[in-house]
Amino acid sequence: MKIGIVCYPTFGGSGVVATELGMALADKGHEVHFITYNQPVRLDFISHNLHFHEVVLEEYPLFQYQPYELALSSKMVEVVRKYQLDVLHVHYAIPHAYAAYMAKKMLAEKGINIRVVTTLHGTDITLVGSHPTYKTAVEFSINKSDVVTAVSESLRKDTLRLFTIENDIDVVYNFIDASKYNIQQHEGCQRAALAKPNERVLTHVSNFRPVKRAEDVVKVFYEVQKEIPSKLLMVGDGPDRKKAENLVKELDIKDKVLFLGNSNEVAKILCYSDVFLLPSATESFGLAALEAMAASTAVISSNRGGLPEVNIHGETGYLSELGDIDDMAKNAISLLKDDSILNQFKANALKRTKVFSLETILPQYEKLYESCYAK
Ligand code: GMT
Repeated sequence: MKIGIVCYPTFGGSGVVATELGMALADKGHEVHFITYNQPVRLDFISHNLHFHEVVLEEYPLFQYQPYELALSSKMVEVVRKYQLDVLHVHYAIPHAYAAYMAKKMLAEKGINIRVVTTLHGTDITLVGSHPTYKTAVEFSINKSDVVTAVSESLRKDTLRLFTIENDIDVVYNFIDASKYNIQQHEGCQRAALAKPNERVLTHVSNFRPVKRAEDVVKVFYEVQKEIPSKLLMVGDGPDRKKAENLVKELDIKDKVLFLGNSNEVAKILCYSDVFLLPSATESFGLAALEAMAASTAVISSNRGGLPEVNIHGETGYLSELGDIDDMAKNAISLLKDDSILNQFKANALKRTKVFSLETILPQYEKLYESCYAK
C-alpha cells in the first residue's frame, strides 16, 4: 500500500511510534511518505520505499501564529495526488486529524477518496484535546476519521468518557522492535563507563513536561541512594529539567545524578539500567517504560492511565499511587538490594515486551488500513 504518515517529528512518544511504524512498513514493502515540518528524529534511513515531505511555513507579518494546519493540509493534498496514496495515518489528534479532514474534503472535490486513520496517543485526549479551547474541533475530527485507534484500553475509555464519539475505537498498543534493545548481545554494554561495579543504575527518560513529574524521580532516587550505592541517569529535555536539576543540587546528590539531555542512543543508555522510574501524573501507555523493559529493566511507575497494562505489579516492576514517593522508593530498594529478585524482574520485564512486539502490532495496523480502504 501507499501510506502517508503525519506526526510530530520530535522525541515525543507519538512521533517515535509513527516513525518506527513507517520504517517497519517500508521494510515490509509498503511505500511510506512522512509529511511533517522536520525529518523525524528517529528516521534513520531514507530508502526507495521511504519518503519525507517537509511542510514549510511562510512567515508573514500579519500572522501572530503561523497557520500550520493550512500548510499541512495543503501538503497532504499535494502528496496524496502526486503519489496516489491509499491512506493517510495521522498520529496525535491535534492538529493532525483536523488537517486530515480538510485534506480529505479538498481531495473529494478532485474525485479522490482518501481514507484517514487517526491514532490517539494520550495528551491529545487527556490533557490538551479535552480542553475547551480544542475540544469541539478534536471531537469533530475524531468522528470524521475512517478509523480511530488508541494506544491503550485506558486511553480508549478516556476518549469515550471525555468526548461524544460516534465511531469504534480500536486499541492498537505501542510496540517495540526488540532487536534494537538487545545491546548486550550485539556490542556489549559499556556499563563501567558510568557506574562502579557495586553501583545500581536507575534511569528516567522523558520530555520533562510537568506530567512526567521529574522532581518525583529525583525524590525517589534520593531515598534509594541512602540505602543502595547507585546512580541516576536523566535522559531527555523539557520545561521541568531545570527544576529537577535544582532539586538535585538542593539535596546535594550532584555527583550521583547525570543529566544527559535528548539522545538518539536511548537503547545504549538503557542497557546500563537496573530500574526505570516513571512516576507520571498520566501516561496513556508509557512507551519509555516499554523501551526500558525491552532492555531488561524493571519499572517503578505510577499506576495512572495505561501503565498497568504495560508494567505488571509484582512481576515486571511495581505500581504506586501518584506522588507516593515512599512507596516507589521502598519498591525500588526491595528490587535493588537483591540480585536474584532484580534479575527475575528484569527477565519478566523483557518477557512482557513480547506482547508488544513489532511482529504482533504491525499486522494490526495493516489490517486496519485494508479495512478502511474497503469501506
Ligand atoms: O509522553 C509524552 O508527553 C509524549 C506523548 C506524545 O504524544 O508524543 O506521549 C504519549 O504517546 C506515547 C506514544 O503513544 C505514549 O506511550 C505516552 O504514554 C503518551 N504520553 C502521555 O500520555 C503523557
